[in-house]
Amino acid sequence: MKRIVSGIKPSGTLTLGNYIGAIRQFVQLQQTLSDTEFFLFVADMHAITVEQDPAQLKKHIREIAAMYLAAGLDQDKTVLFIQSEIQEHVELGYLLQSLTYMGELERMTQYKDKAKKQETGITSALFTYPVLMAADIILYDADYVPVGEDQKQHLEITRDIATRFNNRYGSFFKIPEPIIPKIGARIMDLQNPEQKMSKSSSSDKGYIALLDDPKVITKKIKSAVTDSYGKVQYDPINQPGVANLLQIYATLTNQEIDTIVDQYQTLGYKNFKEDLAVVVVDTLVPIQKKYQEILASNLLDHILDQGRTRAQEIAVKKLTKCKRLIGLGR
Ligand code: AQP
Repeated sequence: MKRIVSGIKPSGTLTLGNYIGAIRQFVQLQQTLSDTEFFLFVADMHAITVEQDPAQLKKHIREIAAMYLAAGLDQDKTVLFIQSEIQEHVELGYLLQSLTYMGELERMTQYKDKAKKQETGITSALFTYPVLMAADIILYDADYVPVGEDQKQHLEITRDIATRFNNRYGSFFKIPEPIIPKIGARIMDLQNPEQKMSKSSSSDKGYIALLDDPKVITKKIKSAVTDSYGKVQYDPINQPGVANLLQIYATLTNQEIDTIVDQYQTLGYKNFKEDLAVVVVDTLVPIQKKYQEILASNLLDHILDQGRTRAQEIAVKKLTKCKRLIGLGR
């Protein structure tokens, strides 16, 4: 049996980027891979690497857990849990820090980007974030980790840390492989297509929240930044806005980008955007309905309790052995 591990941090409301780059991918993998179990978690310990309002954080934790299910994940194949409820993540994260070099962490693009935006109040937890992420993954001996393009570097450092541990203490951690979608791995901000669509973005105009009202979705797509070429064609360098919209269209309809370009190249941006808005609304409205049903039931807590028990079982055993190998304790 193979194991897939992945998480999403509750640092804001989920966006279409999270859906296309992560959640939708999990659902598709579940439908195509047999003999694979999915360990999916809400990465709340990662969210606090930047300041969070406690009430909002709680809300976003539930939102992500419910959204995993609403998007179509099969409960029978999924161990769904909250990261902070399994304390072994943090403990292993600390142990792995003793195998991680400052220089490696200083090279992390996401840290550099976030630190640049923040200027003051950069926490040491933001700096060591990739080490906790490594712990999240190798604690469960993940075979594969499906991620968007932005997390590729973090997965590489995970592999390096795990390999270093194995070289020092003997073969113990599985070295995980990334799964990165061919298209949709990096959905861009609608107002600034040079930047990744992010849930913690300062303006909500740049992202489509999975819980946005259909009218809001339509408005955001219609006002997405394009260019003066006026022709629908796939040219990420010169027409990044249109290229981004094409990626969204292609992933949500499972079509090739060329097919969509053929359909719209003589029709102009207005028609293209109107149809794209329909595609996005038609994708999200059923998920939103399911989401409300899940939140109104007590199913979510039941599933999260079960997930915690199963995850803990594995995590405790793995960490105990790990500490023994390092020589800690009596
Ligand atoms: N724009 C994106 N396009 C494709 N995939 C994306 N992911 C995030 N944004 C995009 C993927 O979603 C998963 C969960 O990400 P995360 O919440 O753990 O961290 P993140 O990548 O930092 O996401 P955000 O939305 O940008 O959060 P903030 O704003 O808080 O930093 C990952 O698999 C990620 O690749």
